[in-house]
Amino acid sequence: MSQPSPTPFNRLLLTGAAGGLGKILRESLRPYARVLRLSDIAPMAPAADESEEIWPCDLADKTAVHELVAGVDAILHFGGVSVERPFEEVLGPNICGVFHIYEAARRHGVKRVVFASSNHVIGFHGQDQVIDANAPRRPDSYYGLSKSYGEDMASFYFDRYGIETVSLRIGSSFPEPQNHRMLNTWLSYADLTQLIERALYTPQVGHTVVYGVSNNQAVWWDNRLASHLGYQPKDSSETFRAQVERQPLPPADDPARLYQGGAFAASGPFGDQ
Ligand code: NAI
Ligand code: 15L
Repeated sequence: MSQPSPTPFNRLLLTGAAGGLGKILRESLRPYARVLRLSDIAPMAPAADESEEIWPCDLADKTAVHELVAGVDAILHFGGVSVERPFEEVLGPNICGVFHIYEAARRHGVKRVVFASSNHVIGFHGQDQVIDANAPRRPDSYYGLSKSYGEDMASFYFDRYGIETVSLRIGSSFPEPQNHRMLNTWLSYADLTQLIERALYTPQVGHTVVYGVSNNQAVWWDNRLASHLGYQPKDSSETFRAQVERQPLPPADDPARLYQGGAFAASGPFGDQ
């Protein structure tokens, strides 16, 4: 028997709406909001109808973010730099940006945030380990560090102001796993949407960290500490194993085989910082 759809929020904010995941979520989140406010610094397609608001905004601009957040009931924070870059490029969108989002949430009485964190918060753990959300963080990049800071921001705003967050440590959310590592880390778009639904509607989450991963045969991440979310992934990378395994396996000493964060663990340095 299918679950009844939960009551839609009046207005949800999605940052990063022009991005790879943002474009998918723009469609898949429709059942959960009467109005979706869609924001990005990059161009976005015009509003399809009155259920969409297009709101260009630079996350590094505090005043603009405060205006962006006014009147929304919950925030899905997916905007920002999404790969490894020099620290100076990560700073504005990801470090200042996440502060602007939480401070605006406090000022405007928003009580729930879903934060697109990343596996790169724990990327220096080895692929021979299985870890849960209590494992020490081992960021593998300036990008991973910025997501780790975002998780700390979420924790602080819950302890200090009662704003609840689910931090999604997303693995690799693409249409298909693209390489051997992603057979472990893949998160289907349908499972991502389910995870966001659970993050929005679970009554009490405090600050919950959950790994965003599908029901893959082999995974490095144990989500029992987030079982209160009731996330039950339906898809599996096994569907794609044969096609992925046509690719040569990277050498045994390649970061893509050594570390959970894969190649991010070998990025940089970026000139004379
Ligand atoms: P993406 O790079 O396609 O989308 C990010 C969006 O943020 C872009 O549209 C970009 O224009 C926007 N953005 C960048 N700087 C901005 C600024 N200063 N102000 C406003 N918007 C800005 O990345 P993707 O794959 O869609 O990921 C979405 C989120 O999920 C990101 O936060 C990423 O770190 C996170 N994530 C994604 C994973 C994946 O497998 N796709 C894995 C782990 C985390
Ligand atoms: C991420 O955090 C990135 O945003 C995404 O582009 C992928 O690189 C993903 O991690 C991954 O680890 O596969």
